[in-house]
Amino acid sequence: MGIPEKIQSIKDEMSRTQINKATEHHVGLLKAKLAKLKREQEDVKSRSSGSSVGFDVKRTGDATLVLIGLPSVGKSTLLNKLTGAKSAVGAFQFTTTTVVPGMMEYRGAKIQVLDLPGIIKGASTGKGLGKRVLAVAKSADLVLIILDVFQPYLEDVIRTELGNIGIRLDQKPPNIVVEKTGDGGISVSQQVSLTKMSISLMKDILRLYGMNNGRVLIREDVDADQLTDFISGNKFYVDSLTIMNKIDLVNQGFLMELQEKSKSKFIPISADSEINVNALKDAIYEKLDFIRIYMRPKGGETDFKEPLIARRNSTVVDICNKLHRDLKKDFRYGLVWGKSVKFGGQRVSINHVLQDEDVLTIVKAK
Ligand SMILES: Nc1nc2c(ncn2[C@@H]2O[C@H](COP(=O)(O)OP(=O)(O)OP(=O)(O)O)[C@@H](O)[C@H]2O)c(=O)[nH]1
Ligand SMILES: [Mg+2]
Repeated sequence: MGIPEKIQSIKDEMSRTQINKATEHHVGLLKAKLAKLKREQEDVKSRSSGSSVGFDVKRTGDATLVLIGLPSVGKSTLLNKLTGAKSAVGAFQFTTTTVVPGMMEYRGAKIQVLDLPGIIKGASTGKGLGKRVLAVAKSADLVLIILDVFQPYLEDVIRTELGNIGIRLDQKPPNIVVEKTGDGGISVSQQVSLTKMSISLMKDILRLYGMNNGRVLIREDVDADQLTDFISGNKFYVDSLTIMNKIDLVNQGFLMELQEKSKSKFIPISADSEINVNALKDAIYEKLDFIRIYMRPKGGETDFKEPLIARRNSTVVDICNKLHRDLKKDFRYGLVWGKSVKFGGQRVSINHVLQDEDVLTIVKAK
């Protein structure tokens, strides 16, 4: 049996099996098997076509945000309104055929926005430019899912396509540690108890991925899907916001009904008529969770006027990289005043994690 046939036979079996307490283990393992086969199929495909590489675009700015949506939902119109770029807008589908970057400057942050061609159902399996479009989202800090008021249900299509290529929206990587050992079977230690999957299912999934001996440390109540994600690797954890565009075409009642029916909360806008575009900018800024770092030259005055903008959990090395390419090499130590240290002027290493409004001095080797 080839991979496609194996996939089909598992799908058939899953649809035949009722899900209940007695079959839970069996179904869980089938799902993990399916994920593994899909991954293998993916590997074969990308070896033969090399098509999973995204469009090449240089990342600049403090964060990168990508616009993902079906054709003609208004991605390019929105890029132009957010950044002043001039991406072509057209009343026909597939106007945009490559990645078009713009820079949105907002509250001191520089946010790179990437406009992309529209994707359609099946994009992740190589329809049109789809795979290359989706691949750009893997390394984004934030994905904006853009919907048209008249086709709101297509949100599922986009989420599925992103999921198929390994993008996990609004999730954190599972907090578990897995370590292979030479022998001794699989031993498990739990800091929290597992309620969504049994230990025996967990072990079976690990064995499916070739781990017969090892140590597992459970720090979070993960389910079988999360464990499969973790063990199969190659997953991308990206935040998202959902935007409902073209609200200039409908009335308030229509919108309220839409929000009630919709699974996820969306931000209603009109890119073309510029309704709510500033509220969207605020939402983007908040979601990216920036911190401000005030630089203080050695022996000098702190610059409180123009903070450096960084993502939360940035370290001193991230700040060095923003300032100058070579600074990391010359770094001796840092001095920090603020929330991330116990006392003002504390000496820190290059891996020290900074917090919002910290003051930082970088001391270089002579
Ligand atoms: N009424 C209305 N029309 C809009 C709005 N935003 C975009 N449009 C129109 O929708 C059509 C498609 O807009 P684009 O910005 O080219 O859409 P796109 O998503 O970039 O399309 P592709 O590049 O083909 O994927 C154009 O005719 C726009 O003028 C809006 O907020 N309201
Ligand atoms: Mg476009």
